[in-house]
Amino acid sequence: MIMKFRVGSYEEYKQAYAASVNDPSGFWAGVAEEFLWRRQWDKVLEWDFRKPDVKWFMNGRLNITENCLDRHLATQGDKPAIIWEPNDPGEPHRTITYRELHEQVCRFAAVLRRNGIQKGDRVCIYMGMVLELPVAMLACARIGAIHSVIFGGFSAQSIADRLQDAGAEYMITCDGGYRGAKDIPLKATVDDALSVCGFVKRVIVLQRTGIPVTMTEGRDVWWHDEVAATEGSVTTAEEMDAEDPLFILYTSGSTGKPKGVVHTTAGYMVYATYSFVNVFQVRADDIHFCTADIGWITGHSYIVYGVLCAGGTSLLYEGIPTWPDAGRFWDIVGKHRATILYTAPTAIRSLMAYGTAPLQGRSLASLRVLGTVGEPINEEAWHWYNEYVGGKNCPIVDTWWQTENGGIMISNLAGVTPAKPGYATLPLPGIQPVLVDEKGDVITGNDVSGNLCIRFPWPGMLRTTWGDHERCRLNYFAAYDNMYFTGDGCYRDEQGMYRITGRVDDVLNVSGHRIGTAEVENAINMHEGVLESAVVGFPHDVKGQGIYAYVIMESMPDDDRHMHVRAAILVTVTEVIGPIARPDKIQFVSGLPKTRSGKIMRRILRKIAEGEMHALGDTSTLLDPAVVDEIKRTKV
Ligand code: 6R9
Repeated sequence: MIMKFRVGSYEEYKQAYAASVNDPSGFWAGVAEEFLWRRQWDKVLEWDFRKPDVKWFMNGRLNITENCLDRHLATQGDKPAIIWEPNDPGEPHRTITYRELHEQVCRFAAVLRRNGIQKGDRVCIYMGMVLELPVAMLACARIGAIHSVIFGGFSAQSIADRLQDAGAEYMITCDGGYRGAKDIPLKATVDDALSVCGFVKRVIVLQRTGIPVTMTEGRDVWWHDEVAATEGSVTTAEEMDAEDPLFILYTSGSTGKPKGVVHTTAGYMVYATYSFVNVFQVRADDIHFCTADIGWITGHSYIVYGVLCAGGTSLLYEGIPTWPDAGRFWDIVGKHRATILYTAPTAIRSLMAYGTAPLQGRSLASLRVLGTVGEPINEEAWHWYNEYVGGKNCPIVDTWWQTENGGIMISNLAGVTPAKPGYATLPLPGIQPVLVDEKGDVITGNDVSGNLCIRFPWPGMLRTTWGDHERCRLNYFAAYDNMYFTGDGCYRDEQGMYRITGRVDDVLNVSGHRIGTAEVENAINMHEGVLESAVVGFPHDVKGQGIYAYVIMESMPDDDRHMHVRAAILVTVTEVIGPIARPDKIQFVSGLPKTRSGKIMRRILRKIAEGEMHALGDTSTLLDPAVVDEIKRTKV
């Protein structure tokens, strides 16, 4: 499906951008007209960042799945909607057309209703990257239930926290999942989580790996049994208000507790689709291979919602880049003739480490556009991607955005606006970035750095954090008056192009995953014998940032026990959060550098972790400056 809102030249981009700033309501109304509505909106936008209170397409009525599915049936029902590539290259792939996906979603939506799920109920989804994962999400959206997908790498404790926070009484999971050489026991992890979540009424379990699982009578049911036992299907989707919540997605912030970012129906739909079509310059015959996990926002917008709303074909891969060998991505690209590859710098760096041999004999000729997301891309990785994957022939879009944004915010548009290695470049139409100094004053002009804020609403922005609106205000709208604060630092070059320099808050970016230092500290502190800890990031060749933990134990472990205690702490962190939060380095210390008021001076700890011992700056305000010498001496 070709959407009229695709800008096809730099000139058109400039015009669209100007229009979006001069008349935001008129601009977005024009975009929104290309979607399927049950009822037109009365007013495009009402907003007040100070509350915050943002409403788009007021009183519009729609269902996003009618935009993702029903709308395409007449014109392209037989087009592949999703191509699913399994973890094991020996297992056959599956292709599902729009008609088939529509059938499955309608059917599973009926299963959800039969199990008592209603509009507004929260449903947590904890599955591997199987074809049924988008089916489950879309089925929720079809009946107006709010899904919250939890990344399959999170621990039982993390699942329990999210279930509780969302008040979710329903879960959808798999018996197990495949990821590379590993079989992940998803249902067993869910069982652990549910041991402290007695309020969960129903768990629907998809069989994927066939590993034995415990099914709790009266609570757990099999996906296939339910589908077989359910008559009919939800052919008429629930009519939703434009501002009804579509999903919750948890993400880390600078406090210890992940926040449930809430996205609503119409604005998210419009923005995810608009950004998809424009950034990748989508064409009707594209095969879009986004390697992100659906458990992150990138998968929500650019494997599921944006791609399907645009009538595209999404390539969904179950496994990891290096299984069974480091040529797997290239095999998949060749096998399915992918035209767009959207991945993370950390994946590129991990593949670079294998050299170019895995690329030999694999055909990447189908590729037309490359994309990156999740963290700043270093120039070396950019050039490798450009030369060896793109054959110097494919524009690379460096897409900056966040869970809270719903879709890509700052990025070049493939082949249409200029690219610059290391730069996300220019804002999409509708996005008004500003750089702000410490005092909150907007920094004008070019060749300047500051904290990145957005000063005008866009349709895909978060509306609240689940169950705690004040937290949303404090986190994003209180730092600077009347602006959304991203938490990122940014440089604007002489030409006005944006380069994201990384988080300015206590959030780490490890392999493109957001992890709050406070969350990791909380997990470490739960370990027996730990008195206190402080976590900072340090530069890591593959992960971008690694996790460095300074830990004070009740009794300092002697050299023989170091290894043992370290390993035990890693186990605790894995249990509390998941393997992604495991520190790369743990240093046992007898004290931490603190100010007289008791605040940990993270700046110093960061410098030491980075190995910049001579650049510690002023340490005279410390309570006990001697502790710094000890930490320097015993650095790991
Ligand atoms: C989509 C996604 C958001 C944080 C964001 C920033 C970092 C994302 C980036 C980038 C530099 C890019 N980030 N894309 N930094 N260049 N192209 O990643 O969402 O998981 O919420 O992370 O990731 O620091 O604030 P999320």
